[in-house]
Amino acid sequence: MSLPNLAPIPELYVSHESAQKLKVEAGELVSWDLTPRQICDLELLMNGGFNPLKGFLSEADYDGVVENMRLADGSLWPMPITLDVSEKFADGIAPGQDIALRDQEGVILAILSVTDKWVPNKAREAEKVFGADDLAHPAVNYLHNVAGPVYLGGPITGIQQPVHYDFKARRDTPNELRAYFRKLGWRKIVAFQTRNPLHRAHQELTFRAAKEAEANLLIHPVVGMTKPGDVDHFTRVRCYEAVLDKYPQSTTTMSLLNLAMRMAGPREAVWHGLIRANHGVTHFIVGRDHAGPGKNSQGVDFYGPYDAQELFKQYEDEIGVTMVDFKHMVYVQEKASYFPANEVPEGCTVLDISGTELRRRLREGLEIPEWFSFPEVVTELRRTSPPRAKQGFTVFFTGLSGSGKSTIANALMVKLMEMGGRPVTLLDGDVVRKHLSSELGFSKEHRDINIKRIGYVASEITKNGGIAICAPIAPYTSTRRAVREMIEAYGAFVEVHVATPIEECEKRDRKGLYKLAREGKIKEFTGISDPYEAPANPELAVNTVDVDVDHCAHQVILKLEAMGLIKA
Ligand code: PPS
Repeated sequence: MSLPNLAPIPELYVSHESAQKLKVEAGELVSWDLTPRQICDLELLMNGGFNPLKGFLSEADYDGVVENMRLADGSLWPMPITLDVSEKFADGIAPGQDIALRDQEGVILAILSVTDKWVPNKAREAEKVFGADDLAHPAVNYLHNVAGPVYLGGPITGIQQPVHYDFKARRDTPNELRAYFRKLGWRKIVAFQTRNPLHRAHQELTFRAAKEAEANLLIHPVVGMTKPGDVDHFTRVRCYEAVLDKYPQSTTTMSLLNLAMRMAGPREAVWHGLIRANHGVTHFIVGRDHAGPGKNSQGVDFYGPYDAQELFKQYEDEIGVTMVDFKHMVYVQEKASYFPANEVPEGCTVLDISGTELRRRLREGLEIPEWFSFPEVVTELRRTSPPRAKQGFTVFFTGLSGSGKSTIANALMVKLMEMGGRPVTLLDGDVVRKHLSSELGFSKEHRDINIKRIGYVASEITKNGGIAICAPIAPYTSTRRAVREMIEAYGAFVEVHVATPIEECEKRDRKGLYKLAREGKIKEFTGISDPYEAPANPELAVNTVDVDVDHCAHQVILKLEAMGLIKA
């Protein structure tokens, strides 16, 4: 392989003086408030990380990328980088128009000169890019349930980088990394992509990869958006810094990449390779199940364990980066060292701790052996993830009106308060509607806003170590899932379906609402004239017919105990 061309790559920023002028002019333009994912994408567009893209994809580029991983001009590009917006916003925009792109505080980061506006076929995008139109895939769920329905495309004029207040010294643009490699005279650089804390096996593997390729090592973790439920990037970076000391200083460096991952396995590996090429690296480690999203809704892995390596190999020349394939490293007890799984000496004992097992040990406060990880890393992880019995959590009741949610929730609250230890807050449907959502009605849009407000408050309570008990109807699966994701970032989400049949709820009709709904005097009434999507896999389902409230609340307590959230 030839020596790397470490000359600067094109960025989309204008000069400082022009930026000042443009910023004032852009104040007059219609503006779009970027979502967190769009901010990540925009940063890498502007700083050349997504070179050769010059902006958000046009419709022709998008079609090519979705169909065969190529832009309209034939260049390899596997991931649709699109600006999704709401229908309402799109209605006011016409091709030929410039719009200002703002961050979440309202700062103008760039101008998009809109050339294309279209309604994408999201099912096709899911099938082609992610391999299946299955909501168990986080990016497919994002596509259908978070991303707006209309895409805008066109070139970007960059005004300023998104501001980061954390780990500033560890963030580098592609050109800053290129300059660093040039300065140090590094000719071969192998990059390691990760969204997880580094344990000894990773250290061993990166070490070996660098040795094999006779290259310097770039630890290049993603700190933009990763898979819901991952260890937050603040904790991870503290862990990486602890591990960095274990590498020879002169051969290894670390830089943080503000990428929003899509977990697209094989396509994602090719994309990661192109992004790393832009950052000046020559080699890239592709592991087993690279950027894998886990299991689909049938419980089967979305991609084969080596699909990513195969696709990368196929496009290696065009990517311009050599693949170093990941050997799954395991600890061999008798040798007290790590070996690639396929090179373990015969008759030896192999020790391994999976990600799931590690999370269990953290959750339950169990031992994590030194052969597995560095004590500094374990300390950091324990600081962020105390045992479950000390973390906050949310119990989320869902069910029809009159199913008994509020009554069971109240009983549960009292039982938990009797146990003590953590503050308990009840967010009952009716109470929330009085205090938080008094202006809302019962359309799908309003119900979603209501549930997301409850989810937000519950996530803050969970984050701060308390117990939130929610008891709204919450009739829509996708909204409940969004709330789950919000909360699982901080603690457990325990969904309890109060599965009282509609006939029973109507028979009880404690508030007289079913009668009014039948007479058409209340519109959009759940179960009568509005849908209720029952949860497919709640943590617990309780039926209240012929069962007393105390027993139902007790079933929840038993579930919480079984999950390690409370101690008997
Ligand atoms: S939702 O769908 O989750 O936002 O509903 P929620 O906030 O839990 O509010 C439900 C309570 O509002 C009363 N109510 C109605 N429910 C359903 N559909 C319609 N159209 C409606 N109109 C008023 C009802 O008392 C619900 O309380 P619960 O405790 O569920 O009986």
